[in-house]
Amino acid sequence: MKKKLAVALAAAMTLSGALAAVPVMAEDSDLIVVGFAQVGHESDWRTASTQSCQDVFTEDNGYDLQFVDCDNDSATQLEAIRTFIEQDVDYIIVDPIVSTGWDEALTECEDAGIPVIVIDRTIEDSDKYVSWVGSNFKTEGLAAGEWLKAYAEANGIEEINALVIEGTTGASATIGRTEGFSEIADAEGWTILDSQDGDFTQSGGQEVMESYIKSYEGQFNVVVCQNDNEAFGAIDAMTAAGISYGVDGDVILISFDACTAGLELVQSGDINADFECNPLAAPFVEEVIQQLEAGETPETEVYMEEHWYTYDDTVSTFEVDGVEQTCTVVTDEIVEAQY
Ligand code: GYE
Repeated sequence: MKKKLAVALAAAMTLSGALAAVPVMAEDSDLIVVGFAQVGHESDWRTASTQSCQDVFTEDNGYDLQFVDCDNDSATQLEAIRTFIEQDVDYIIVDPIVSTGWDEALTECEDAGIPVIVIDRTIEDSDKYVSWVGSNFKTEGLAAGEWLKAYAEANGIEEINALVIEGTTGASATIGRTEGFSEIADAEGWTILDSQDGDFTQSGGQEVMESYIKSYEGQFNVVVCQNDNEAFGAIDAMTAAGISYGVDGDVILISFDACTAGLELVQSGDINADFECNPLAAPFVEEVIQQLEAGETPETEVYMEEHWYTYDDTVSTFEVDGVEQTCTVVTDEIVEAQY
């Protein structure tokens, strides 16, 4: 908006009397330019997050969205931020691939007077942004752990030997989910046989699961995938190896995200429980931008609402840090309404 406005003003000043030219320029100049440095396109969750932003930040809604898919590469993401600064965009939205290495780039944004809004994953080593909109990943991990504890109790399972397929190393979603689940595992004395990076992708989940099967076949009864796409890959690997999973199987399968395809697998009993992460954050980011436009001070943290989805009501409630949580049994209506 800033640059286009400057052009419009120049036109108004030099072409005195030619006011007809100005409204055309002015209409264009009304658009708020938003640069969005997205993580990449690694998962169903990510596709929905991108779509959410593209649905909200449209020209009809008054925005010019400059979208960069950073393909899960931190250097590309920093470069995208610097290009947005050169373009003098009005706002920068960033979903930080990793949680550190941000202070220099965000200081440059601050110096350029461009407000930064962080979406989804968090930044740990800089506070030079206006607001963050996303999920509490540690709570998601704690919920998975507490649910497993209750599920094991309900089914008389005394020993837990778990394999974890983590998300991208250094991503706050990975850090939080790992910390939360490990906290319960430690308290309960469960064995975590291994915990490796599957990069939040289906192929990553499959590769890690294939190598786990080689090393630990017959030794594990729980697999925790830190997103649904990894679970799809893990399912392929277990199926190929003749290992049964899900509600009727030998291996309890836990996942995160709860995208449509993930919930279909919960409904069919292939995934026992899926801890939702809500990617539809763009309307809340827009609210932050509108508040800034109006000279108001937005909330510094906005948490998305999420649910814990299960195949049946073997466990219907449990507590996380003393707060009661309710499990939602997946139905056709839920699958249909999901992202
Ligand atoms: O769980 C995963 C995606 O940052 C919460 O990134 C997000 C995670 C999500 O690739 O599917």
